Amino acid sequence: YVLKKGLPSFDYVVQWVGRLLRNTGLKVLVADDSPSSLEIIRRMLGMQGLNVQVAHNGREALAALQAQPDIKLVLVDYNMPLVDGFEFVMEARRMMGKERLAIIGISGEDHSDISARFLKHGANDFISKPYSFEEMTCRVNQNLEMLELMDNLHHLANVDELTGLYNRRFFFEQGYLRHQQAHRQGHPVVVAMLDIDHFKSINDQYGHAHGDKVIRHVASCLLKHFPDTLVARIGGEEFAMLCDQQALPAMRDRLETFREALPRHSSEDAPAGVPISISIGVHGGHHPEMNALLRAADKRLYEAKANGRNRLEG
Ligand code: GH3
Ligand code: MG
Ligand code: MG
Ligand code: MG
Repeated sequence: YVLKKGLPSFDYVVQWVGRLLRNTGLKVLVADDSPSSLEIIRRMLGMQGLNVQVAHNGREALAALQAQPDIKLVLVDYNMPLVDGFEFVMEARRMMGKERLAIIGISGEDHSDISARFLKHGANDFISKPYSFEEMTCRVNQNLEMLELMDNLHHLANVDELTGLYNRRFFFEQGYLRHQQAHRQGHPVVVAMLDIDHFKSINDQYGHAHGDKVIRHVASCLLKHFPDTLVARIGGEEFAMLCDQQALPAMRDRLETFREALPRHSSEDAPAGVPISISIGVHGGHHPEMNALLRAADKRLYEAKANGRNRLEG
């Protein structure tokens, strides 16, 4: 190889090592009924640092995907017993969209429409047998990179940069879905609105950077104490929560305990010597509309402020 093509460039080696490091441990699944073909791909992918799972037909592959939802990429043969490649792709796409799973169809058959049909059924790409190591590597890495890009975009779109909490957009989108599901199943939903008290004067007195630290501190305390709850930063120093696991009285007690203990909570960003408090409005029940719950909680928050702050209403 080296004699034919010369030494690989330094940049190429750096890129290759970087790819290897990022691939390490990523789970991929290979489904093929031919043991020799399966073994060739398994080795090629193993050399990429990937964690390779194998299946011998489409049905086994679907079972593997169900049992291991952390599989990122599937290479699937067209002609297999029980469930063939096309049937696998259709079924797999019902479980996982293209933002979570990449599928590459493979086939040794000489029908020109196989690749198009794979793509139409929902595959991302196609490789024909016999494989060249280079093409296999490029296509696998390309598809893994696309998933990474999508992950990054998803993160940018849904996560608040300052705190790492979900943002307003995600709260309303995900909250709506959770609320609908809970409502269908007859479970109550509790919504809370939280706002840091006199935050303007914290900014004025200690500076904006310190204000940011205070916001981060409250955010990480919320995350720590409400792991079962959708928590988001929906405005400057305002947070919203949605819980579909507990009814109003229990959630109210937890929030009240949290509020009362806030001066004693610690985090990496705990502000030394600066007293902070929060006001909370909470509401819950079996409303068909999430927005009705949010409006009610917001109204309670307004009352908590009007009634002197550092308190919960609801
Ligand atoms: P109240 O007790 O009534 O809530 O009083 P407050 O001062 O907290 O209320 P208000 O909502 O009027 O003030 C919020 C301030 O938060 C205004 C804005 O300058 C500041 N703020 C908004 N976003 C950020 C941010 O990301 N970082 C910092 N440091 N300040 C922010
Ligand atoms: Mg086959
Ligand atoms: Mg405030
Ligand atoms: Mg505010």
